[in-house]
Amino acid sequence: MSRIERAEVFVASPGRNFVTLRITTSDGVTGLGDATLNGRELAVASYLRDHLVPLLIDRDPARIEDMWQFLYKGAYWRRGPVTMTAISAVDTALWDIKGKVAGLPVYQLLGGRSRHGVTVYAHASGADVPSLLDDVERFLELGYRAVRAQAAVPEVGGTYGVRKGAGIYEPASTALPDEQPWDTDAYLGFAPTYLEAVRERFGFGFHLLHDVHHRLTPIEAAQFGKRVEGCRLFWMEDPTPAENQEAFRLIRRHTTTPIAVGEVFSSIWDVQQLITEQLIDYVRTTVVHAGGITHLRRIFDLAALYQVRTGSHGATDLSPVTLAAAVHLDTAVPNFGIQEYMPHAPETLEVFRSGVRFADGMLVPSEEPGLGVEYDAEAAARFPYQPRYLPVARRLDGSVHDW
Ligand code: GCO
Ligand code: MG
Repeated sequence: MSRIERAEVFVASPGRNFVTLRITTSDGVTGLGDATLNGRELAVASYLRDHLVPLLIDRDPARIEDMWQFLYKGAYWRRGPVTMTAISAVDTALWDIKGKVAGLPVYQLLGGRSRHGVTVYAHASGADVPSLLDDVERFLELGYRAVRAQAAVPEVGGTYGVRKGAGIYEPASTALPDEQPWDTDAYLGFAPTYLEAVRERFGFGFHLLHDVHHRLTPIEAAQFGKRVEGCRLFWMEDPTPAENQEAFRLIRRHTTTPIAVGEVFSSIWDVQQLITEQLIDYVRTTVVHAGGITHLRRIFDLAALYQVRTGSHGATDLSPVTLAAAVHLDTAVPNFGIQEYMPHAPETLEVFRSGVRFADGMLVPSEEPGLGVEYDAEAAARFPYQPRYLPVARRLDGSVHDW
């Protein structure tokens, strides 16, 4: 029997911070898992190094489901992003190993191809409406079939999702959290106008998305969804914080704008009511934060029963290992909806060499056995970890708001 011989945890900052797990078997096969939790990276690295790696040594790498149950139930303490991200990394690495041992790309192990490509959406943004429109145009010219639109609210410094300059959008950019102002009334007055401007200028021949980023109350979200119905959004994302899953009933009662939720959640129980009561249309849980390929498949299968489709989180703080795993899963599941895609920085792609390819607005997985990603630990060593935090939002009266 092959056994797990070594498990190494790498923390590096090639373009941004990533935590990566590499498992090596007694047969010399390696598997990769992403363990990045933006702003809390070292907690997951320690969870892996101090608590999970010792449990992995000498176990059978082929028993993926059993390992998942062992790590989840064996922790006793349930769920939570740190635990679930660490379990995800182990699970993903074991799928990578299984693919390499079988000589098959991971999507083949998941049942094979359901589609020839994975439709992705790009991130268009602007400091004002004209620059947002230019950005949308740029992505449409690059062949994207779906574009998310975000513009800075005039007079409000802290709008979510707006890129500074030509670089990559990176909200976790300061050594301590940047405290940014937020004004819901200004946003509610402004955001619908630029979504309308996008439709007016470019028409309806592509999917248009928008991320509210947990900034509204349920009734405000209902007003927003109703107001933008004419824009026929593919989805409004995270319209209100979803710890209280019931809150979405109120939004549903008032608007037919589709809803996507789930990027901050880590288990099937966090989205159970949202799915089984059909309170959302797209579930955005990801490989890295929701228990790896094994658990995400379980969430997607539950979603399929209720005609909820997938829409996995894919921002640049998810490493190319997560993106590759997501594209394998997206290729295989029947209820795929859309995949978020933000190309990684050149330094990131120097360290993670990935076989995922973009063409015609879609991603296709590598045909290499496993996930099709290689990690260059030597190159990574040139990019030491840097403390970086996501911003915190404060309302105009100084009180903390959801960022
Ligand atoms: C998205 C997300 C991200 C998050 C980021 C936090 O829809 O892509 O909202 O941009 O803010 O992943 O780390
Ligand atoms: Mg989001």
